[in-house]
Amino acid sequence: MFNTIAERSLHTRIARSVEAIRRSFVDNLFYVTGRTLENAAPLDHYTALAFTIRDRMLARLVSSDEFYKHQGAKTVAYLSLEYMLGPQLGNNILNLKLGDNVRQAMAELGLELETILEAEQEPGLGNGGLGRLAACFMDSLATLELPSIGYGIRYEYGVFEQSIKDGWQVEVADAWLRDGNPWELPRQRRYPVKFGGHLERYHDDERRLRIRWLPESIIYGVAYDTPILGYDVLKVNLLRLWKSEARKSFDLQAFNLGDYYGAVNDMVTAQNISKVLYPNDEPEAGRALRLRQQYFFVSCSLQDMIRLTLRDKGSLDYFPDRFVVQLNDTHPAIAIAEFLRLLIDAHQMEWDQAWDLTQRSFAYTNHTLLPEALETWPLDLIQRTLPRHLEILYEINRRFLDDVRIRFIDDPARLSRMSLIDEGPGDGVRRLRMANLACVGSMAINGVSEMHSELLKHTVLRDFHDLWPEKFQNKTNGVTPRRFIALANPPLAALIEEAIDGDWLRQLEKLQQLEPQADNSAFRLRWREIKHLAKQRLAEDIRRTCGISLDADTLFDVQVKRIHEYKRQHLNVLHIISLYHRLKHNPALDITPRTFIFGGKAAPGYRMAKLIIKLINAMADVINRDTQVNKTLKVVFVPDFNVKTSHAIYPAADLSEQISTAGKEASGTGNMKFTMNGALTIGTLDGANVEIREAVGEKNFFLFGKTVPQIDELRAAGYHPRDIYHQNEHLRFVIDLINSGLFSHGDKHLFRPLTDNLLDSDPFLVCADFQDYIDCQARVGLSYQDQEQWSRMSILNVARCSRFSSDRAIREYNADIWHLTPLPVETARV
Ligand code: NBG
Repeated sequence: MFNTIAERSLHTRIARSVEAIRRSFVDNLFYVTGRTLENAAPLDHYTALAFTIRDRMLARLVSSDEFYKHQGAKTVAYLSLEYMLGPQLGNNILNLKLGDNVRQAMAELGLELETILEAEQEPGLGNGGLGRLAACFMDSLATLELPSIGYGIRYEYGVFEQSIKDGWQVEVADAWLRDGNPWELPRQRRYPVKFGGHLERYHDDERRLRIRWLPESIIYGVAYDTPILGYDVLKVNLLRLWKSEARKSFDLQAFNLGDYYGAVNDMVTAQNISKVLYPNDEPEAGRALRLRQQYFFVSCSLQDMIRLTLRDKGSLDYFPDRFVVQLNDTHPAIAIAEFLRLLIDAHQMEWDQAWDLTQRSFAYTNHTLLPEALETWPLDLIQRTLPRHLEILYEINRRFLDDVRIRFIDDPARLSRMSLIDEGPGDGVRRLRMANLACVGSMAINGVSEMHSELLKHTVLRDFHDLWPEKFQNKTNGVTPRRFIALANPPLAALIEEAIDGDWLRQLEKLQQLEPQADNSAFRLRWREIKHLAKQRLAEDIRRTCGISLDADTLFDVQVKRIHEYKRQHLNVLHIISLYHRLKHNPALDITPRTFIFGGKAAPGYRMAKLIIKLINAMADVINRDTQVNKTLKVVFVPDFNVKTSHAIYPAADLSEQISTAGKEASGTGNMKFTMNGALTIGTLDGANVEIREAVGEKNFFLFGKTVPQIDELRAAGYHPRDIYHQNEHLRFVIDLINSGLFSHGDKHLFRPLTDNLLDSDPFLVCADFQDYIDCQARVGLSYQDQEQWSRMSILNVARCSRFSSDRAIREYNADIWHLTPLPVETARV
């Protein structure tokens, strides 16, 4: 593109200048959106600026690409059915370090950068923590200059948009591509993916028995690449998402036979595969389309990796030197069977060698202990969809169980637990256990927090741990400080920048330098001012969107995450109602004024979670209207919690609610985002809370709740929540108030499914932890009254949070599993 280095760097400087950005913006406004400054709308401004920034990323993309081709370096292929990227424009400006110039260029045109950023529709290609983790990992991989490709699906509809009608969640389809997506580059690259049909046996030239799969249908996966910039490095990694298409847009043969509608139908069926992201927290059973999605994307991705290996290494024998395949949960685990199929059927490899390559290439991350969330697929569905894979799976299982038999003689129970096939718990439906498949095919198996990794070894994956202890590892999750501090909280980032030396956004350990500032009262004052500003900003957003006015001087007590019983939003609700109840009876009661903020989506088919949302809103309605208490208590449910709305929420929190039942939250990552923004945590000993508490110091963390061993004990002794209800007058008042109809216009039955569940079975120990939680909350309230002390604790939380950077997590994955070499790309900075 440029002949000399001098030419390149001249071009670079020009491209980054305020004037070049301004000109390029005006050009893009005209040539891309067909508008001028006079008649453009905010969305046009967004599009024009996005293209302006994209132009500046492309040179880096091209040089990274060329560089990689040249190197053929070992690359991690991250296979994930979800990527919750969040808005791209602001993040790309940040990573290019172009913030000041862009802001000024826009100002010269009479535009405000923040307003332009607001217009972006975020790609919500994930449900929650698992998808957001994948996005944080992409950011860190690029920043650490580690070669990587993220593979996934380019869903036409991401996670639904949530709106609240009459207190209930209403789901609205997320047509995120409607206004176009400036960040993606459609590629020519496409791969065929087969489904259904039957198998044929034949002999090859060397008279070996081979299998030919004659599918019922073939669809194509087309690559869409999104460049992922690292922070202030020249490296760009790829997120390669597959869109499904029909073999031809038009089946001429069918058309000639007059079956026009048949041809159209095939086209629609093919396109359906990448149509919509499935919600989690719902039983997967029988979701044929979901299985197709999983197979579709891993097949395309593996075909792509095989092509690259052959291109760069000349032989598939070197696959493990070219790729390591990280399975993000079991969703892509069918890749293990597909890899074998490709090697054996398409590349004529012998089983033993193919299996050896598989076991050296794959690694598996588990993200949940909830037994109901462990994926299984009915074998008859696999038979119908992937007949060849079923044979391969049987063969893997046969060989595997032979090994187990030898290793643990006389232990048939273990054999049936470890088998890839669940013979059916009496319902006669045989199922494929995806976690078992992932364990058998992988060289490394990891959990996502210390506690979760330990529990994995002793609970759901215990048998596998007995067999292969050396495969098991822990990789505690992390989150990117670029997005969750610098982008979400610029005033805090500016203060940190001022207070410490060095590139803290890349080396988060440098935050330690903040420690002494905890004792500096002038610094604490500024710390509080920044928090206050963030609270005012959030209050303003909420006033606009929900019409509720909040007081930024109150304690902001926040719980934002997917709505799930194990996360216990209802425990939080019980606390609020108990405060309300006490205040009503004693209006002079001296309690710390609080604003409770909730946000999160419930899976569309998860009725209890939806009822919890209704209860939060119903309670909010009553409390916010009650002039006797609404100076002291306020409750809001922020609709449509997503990455974009989260940017305003984390910085504004004083208190972070991490109150899951111990042993249920694999890690949590929201807990880390809050900590990084100076919120203190009220939490149980669960997931990464344990490590957060260790890191920030127990005095700077509000701990409550039963531990895992205590819960086991309680259960073993027989847990009777109704007894607690009878003994604990606070709990009784609260439950009775809910059932009195106060929050449901007199309807005494609306919330009965919820309260009955709590009193009859209470699977998540809400009643057992109730009193401890209430007491701990009282300590929180008192602590908050000493603002100096609170600020001290808040500063220490930030100073000690560096372990929760996704950079640290990625470094560990690399050191212990992937073994990639960082490759700094050296080209002109464009
Ligand atoms: C989620 C866990 C969280 C964890 C994220 C990322 C699933 C299946 N698991 O605790 O619930 O932080 O994964 O690891 O979504």
